[in-house]
Amino acid sequence: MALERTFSIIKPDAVAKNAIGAIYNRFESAGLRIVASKMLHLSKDKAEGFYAEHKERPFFGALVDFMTSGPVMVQVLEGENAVLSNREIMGATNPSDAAAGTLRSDYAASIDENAVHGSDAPESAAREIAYFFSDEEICPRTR
Ligand code: RTP
Ligand code: MG
Repeated sequence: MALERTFSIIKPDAVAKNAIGAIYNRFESAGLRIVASKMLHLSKDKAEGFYAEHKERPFFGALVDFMTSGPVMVQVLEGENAVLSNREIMGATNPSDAAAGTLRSDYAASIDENAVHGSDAPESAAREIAYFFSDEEICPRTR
């Protein structure tokens, strides 16, 4: 299977728990490579744009407030079947439904503060990567 890329966010709750390294270890242990990475404190505009597909949903305001409540880590993960692989590592949106050993089972407190984001399809991955990273910021492995 061809290499695929996905976009990932370690959300403010997991950054506050000092879990960046532990979460990166999960990605790497599963065979995903971090090919771009940076820490950001999202503006309201940037968070609203990122979650624009949810803007009519009742939780939208709370979601934007949460995503701007502290710094996040954003990264591009590369590997075979990266989109689905990362969704499996993350677990279900609601941590009470998330399988044991997934990131949301281990680090999320609630559906509102659920530790990580991962693209849900290759098309959204491409859009989300371009929303946060320029081509020069992405560093495919040369060895
Ligand atoms: P994400 O986009 O953050 O990776 O999460 P997801 O695909 O698993 O879930 P999605 O449906 O895209 O929802 C985006 C985020 O909105 C919050 N949410 N709250 N209270 C609610 O019913 C509700 N539903 C969704 C979650 O924080 C979810 O991650
Ligand atoms: Mg989503």
